[in-house]
Formats: sequence, structure tokens, C-alpha cells
Amino acid sequence: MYEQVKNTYAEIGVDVEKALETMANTPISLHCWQGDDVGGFEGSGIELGSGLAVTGNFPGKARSIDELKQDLEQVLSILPGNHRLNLHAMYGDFGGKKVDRDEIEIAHFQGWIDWAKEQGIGMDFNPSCFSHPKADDGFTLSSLDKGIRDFWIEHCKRTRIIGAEMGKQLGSACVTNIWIPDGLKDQPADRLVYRKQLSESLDEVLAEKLNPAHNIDAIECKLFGIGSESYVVGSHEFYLGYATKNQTALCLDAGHFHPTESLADKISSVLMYVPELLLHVSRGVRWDSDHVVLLDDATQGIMQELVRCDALPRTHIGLDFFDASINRIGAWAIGTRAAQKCLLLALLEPRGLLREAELSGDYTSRLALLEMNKALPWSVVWEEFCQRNDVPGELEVLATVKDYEKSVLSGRD
Ligand code: RNT
Ligand code: ZN
Repeated sequence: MYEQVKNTYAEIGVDVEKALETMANTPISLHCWQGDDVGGFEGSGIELGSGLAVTGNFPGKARSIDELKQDLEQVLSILPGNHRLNLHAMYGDFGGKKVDRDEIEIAHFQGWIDWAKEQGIGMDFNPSCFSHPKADDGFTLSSLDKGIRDFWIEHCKRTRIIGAEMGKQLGSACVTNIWIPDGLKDQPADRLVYRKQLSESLDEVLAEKLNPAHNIDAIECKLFGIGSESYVVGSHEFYLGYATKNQTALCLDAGHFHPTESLADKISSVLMYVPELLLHVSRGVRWDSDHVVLLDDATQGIMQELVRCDALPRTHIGLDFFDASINRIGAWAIGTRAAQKCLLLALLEPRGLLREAELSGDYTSRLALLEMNKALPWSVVWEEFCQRNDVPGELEVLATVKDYEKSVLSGRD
């Protein structure tokens, strides 16, 4: 069947083997926080805050680093291709001791790095500027209180240095992404003062030049959060300006824009001015920016743009969703595979024909080709990709997830 489908695609100028090669070379950075509802392992008992919320109480959440590693291995065994781990600083191995965020060191993450090496995967990293008493008043890097600001500056600085060490040891640059929750629930009297402060703090955080082969800095904007509905210091315009000026990577989270705004449409513009992109592929639903990713129009649009603009070499694809109302391993695997399927669909577009139609003003053909493409047997190519990677095909995913639920997750509560 695959050979036949390959020939069908060849007829419209699509090289299926080349698409599979690109799939194999496009890692997705798996966000550790889907495994334990953004809890981390500091043992502080502090609840998730700063506008982040996870709903649901599906049994079996990872309670330790070992359990999270076990779950990640299970997820990796369901995903075709080679991927990465995206770790938050609060997931360090602190050995039961109180290590505050401004005290983290490489030693706390060596276990993760060793594990990543064993798995043959790269790592990405994030400062954790939330779920902490010093984030409780709603401001971190943009705080007007120097003590609070300096605390978070130190945390972010350390995170970059640890990220660079991860990148060095694993032989693959670590993307260290800064997201802060800073903002106000109600109308601010002075929007500017916090933004000036944030800019200064970021300058301090990023002052030390690190080897780009080891660490890539990214900054992530947001439209609003729970409790910061009226004003978010790190808005899209703020970070787009900052990233352009300082040539850092820019992180675009699919859930962080107005619902009718398209992240896909931003990619070609942003890449004209910033060197690299980090994507947090996610799905916004009403107030929530972090539902499990689906093979939907929004995600397809993003992947189409990455392919059509030749943006894959300059884009780091990460995920950002968390759902505790369903099997967490299922959520991870389903969401990641959906993102991968969207990428494959984009790679199987008859790009040459589409361009030709558009440039000659033949928009009827363009529309017809796009619709035709949806009806082509792309799923045969997807199954081939899964088979070659020795991972479950679509018909087996659910059973694999349920088996793990029975044999591992059910024993956790
Ligand atoms: C929050 C941001 C951020 C976080 C993670 C946990 O709105 O999207 O990326 O979700 O860092
Ligand atoms: Zn995000």
C-alpha cells in the first residue's frame, strides 16, 4: 500500500521519502509538566499559581523524578522519531533539601542530563518564575521591589548557565525559555513602568554571553492569565521588540493570542526579524490556553507555515499543554502525535503545484489542490513512519496507553 501511495504523491511532485526524512529529523520537545500537572519536585507543597491552572484528578500522576522518567520513556515509546525533553527548573533533583530558586546548580539536573543521554535525546530548559512565595504578588522580573527582582534575575541567570551545560553535555543546543506571569488583574495606572523594569532585568539576565552551540535564549509572551486579565507586562509587542533588538529567539505559544488571531500568520513576519523561533504548540479553549493539541486547523496552519516558509531549520518545536482529567500519558502521546501528523500533512503538500497556481493567479487550482490534498491517503505514510520507528500505529495507541495505565499508573494511588 505504501509503495502505491508513494507513487500517487510522486505524480503531484511530492517526494514522500524526503518527507519522512524530515519527520525523522524534526524533534518535538516534550514538556515535562504534562506528567505531574506542573507540580515539580521541590517538595514545598506550594500550589500552582501565577495564572496557571490544571483541572482534573485522573489517577496515576508522577510523584517523583523516577516516576516521571518512567512515564516519559513510555511516551517516547509511543512516538515515532527522535524527540527532546523540555524541563522546568522546579523539576530538579534536590535530594529532599530546600534549595531555593536562586540556589539551583547543575548538580541538581545532572540526573536528568544522564537520563537524556541514555535515551539519546536533547534537552531544553526553563526558569520557573511561578508557584513561589516571591511570585505571589504577581510580579517577578518586572517587580518594582529590587529584592524580588534580584531574586528572579539570579534564578534566570542560573537557569541559562545550567541550560548551556545541558547543551554542552548532550551535544545539542538547549533552548532556555523565559516566561514570567507578571501582570495585573485590573486596569493599570502605569503600564510603562513595569515594562521598563522587565527590559532592564532581561538585560541583566542575558548579559553573560553563552556559546550558542550550547544555549539559545527564548522569551515567551502572553495575552492574559487568570488574575492578569487586564495587563501582562510581557506582551507580544514587548517581546517581539526585545527579541528583534537583542536577537534572541522568540517563543510563540498557540494559546497566548486572541482567539481569532492566527499564530500561523505570525511566523513568516517574525522570522524576518528574529533569528529563531520556539513554538509552544498548544490549544486554547475559552479561558484556557493549554488543552491537548489536536489535528485541527490551527495546528495544521502552524506546520504548513513552517514548511512553506522553509522555517523548520530555524524553529524549535515544543509543546505546552496539561490535562489532568484524562490519562496523562495518553494526553502527551495523543497531543504530540497530533502535532507530528500536522507536520507530515504539511510536508506532503504539492508545494510546487500550489506555488505555480498562486503565482499565475490561478486561485481555483490553488483551492482545488488544497482540498485534494486533504483527501489523499496521507495516513498510510503516517503508519509507515510509525512502523519504521517500531512504535504503535493509530489502531494500537489506545491499547498501549491502557496497558500502561493498568500495569503502572493504577498502582500509584
Ligand atoms: C504559561 C506559559 C508557559 C508555561 C510553562 C509551564 O502561560 O505558556 O510556557 O505554560 O512554562
Ligand atoms: Zn507556553
